[in-house]
Amino acid sequence: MSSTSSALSDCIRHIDTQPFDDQKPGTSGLRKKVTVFQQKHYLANFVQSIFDALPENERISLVIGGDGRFFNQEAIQIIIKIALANGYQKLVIGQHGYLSTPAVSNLIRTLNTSGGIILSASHNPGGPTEDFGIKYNNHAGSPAPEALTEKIFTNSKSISQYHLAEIDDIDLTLCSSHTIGNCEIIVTDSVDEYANCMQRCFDFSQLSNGFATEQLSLNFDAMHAITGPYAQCLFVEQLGANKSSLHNATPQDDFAGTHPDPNLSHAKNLVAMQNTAEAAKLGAASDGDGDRNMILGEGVFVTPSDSLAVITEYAEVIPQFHAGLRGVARSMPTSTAVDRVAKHLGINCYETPTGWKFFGNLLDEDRISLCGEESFGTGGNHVREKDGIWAVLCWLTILQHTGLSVKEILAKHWQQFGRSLYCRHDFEAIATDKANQLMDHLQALCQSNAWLDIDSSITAVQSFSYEDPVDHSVSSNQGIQVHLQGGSRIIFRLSGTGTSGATLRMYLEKVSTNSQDYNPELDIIAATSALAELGYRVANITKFTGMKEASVIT
Ligand code: G16
Repeated sequence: MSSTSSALSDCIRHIDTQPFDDQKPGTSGLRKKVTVFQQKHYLANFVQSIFDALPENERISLVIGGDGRFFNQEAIQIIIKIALANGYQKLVIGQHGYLSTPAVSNLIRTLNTSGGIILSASHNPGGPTEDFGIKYNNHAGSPAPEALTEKIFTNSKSISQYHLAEIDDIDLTLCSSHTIGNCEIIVTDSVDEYANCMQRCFDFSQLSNGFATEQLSLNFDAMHAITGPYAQCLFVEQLGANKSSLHNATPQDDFAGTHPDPNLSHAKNLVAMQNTAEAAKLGAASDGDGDRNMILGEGVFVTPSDSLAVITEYAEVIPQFHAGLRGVARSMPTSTAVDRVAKHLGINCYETPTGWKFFGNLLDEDRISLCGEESFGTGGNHVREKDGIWAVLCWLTILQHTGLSVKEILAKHWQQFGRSLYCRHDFEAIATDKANQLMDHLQALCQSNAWLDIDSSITAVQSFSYEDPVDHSVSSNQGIQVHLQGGSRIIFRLSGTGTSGATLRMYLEKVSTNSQDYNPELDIIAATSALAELGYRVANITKFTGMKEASVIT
């Protein structure tokens, strides 16, 4: 560790600026094109707006890190300088600026800092003309709740000045410690603390035995993104998985020109590998910032909703949950598969709006131990973010405990609980006014009985509103649910993470207790086509958007 010290007050500048009108955080922070963030004062304005939204006693210490995408390093240097000028006393930064999203959450909790800043646009592509993002996590390690993001947005609309310490850039290449004025700046290993956390959650000696005896094997695709170093440390060095288990494990600032989204469309090579003789017992991928995961078996894909339900079913074999689950939660559009397991276990299952921040209070209050979303996110009470590597360790533990294949685990699960046939149709790059008109049309349907004339299978059309059971804050207009006979659903909402135009998401869930639907090779798109056709009719998708088919189906 090296150490430098210099006076700070002489270097502080108060920079005049103008507000930008587009800094409203979405589902997960502010996401824009890199070129937008590169505008003069743009990032600085937003960072100052964050700090101005925090009470003084929450502006003491800060973790800073990102997924390494283009503009990560520059952004970190700007944030360091603004944090110094705003009186922060301790800054902890990942080496090379790298920290996965769950690793930031873990560091905040382990080091007990006031909060953290995460730089990522998640699964969106990176590079000079692609996407960048920033979000604030609170002292529990949880994404800022809506009340705080609203305050940040309000500040961003009236900001006239930000404060910045004019110092040399901090060298992020080596783990080091610097003292500048009253502030300690620590550049820390990106993986170590997170690896310690995983050691606390799982039985590493048992899992290594599984790899040594070939009971376990893995194909993990890091998608040229942040999880490469984490996977190398945990799966290869600590668990003894073969080095060839890792694919695309060197982080690149443009993700090698690919789309680091762990799903059937963007992790095609992994899917192909899992469909051949090279298949490992478990196939998995994670996204740009390491919070999402996709789970595959030999020749089988596990929907994120089913993954949550299966982890819930087997939770007690995971050391983290040996004492049993307090409860579980899923976002509203996530399938009801986990609800059926929760009912069987006699525990509560909460239904929240889309966005990991809505799980924060439930986890903090110990009402839930496990939660997940259809958008390839699963997480536990060890951090306050979804966690891709952790989900892989959950599945390895379940495979080892049961001695079954992924296919067999799913077959057994569906036999007992029925199956939610599930997929999501995304309609991308719609003009925002057209998308809003479509949602207005659906809102109007909720307020009338006009849906009675659309199809006799519809039992209700509702706009989803959530009252947080802990702080009683209310979040309205969180998507439209079309309830159908037998518990099936069609859901519509606009994405809050896109960076150009609007994306309409149509989620289809067909609940089946017909054993013919338990075939893992079933074509889900075909099996849910009647629901899709009804969805087009209910929302008048083609009329409002001009689109006859979805841009992507996952
Ligand atoms: C973020 C949020 C998730 C949300 C997902 C999709 O994930 O953390 O809670 O489910 O976006 O949101 P939307 O449907 O609004 O696009 P990530 O991985 O992008 O940070």
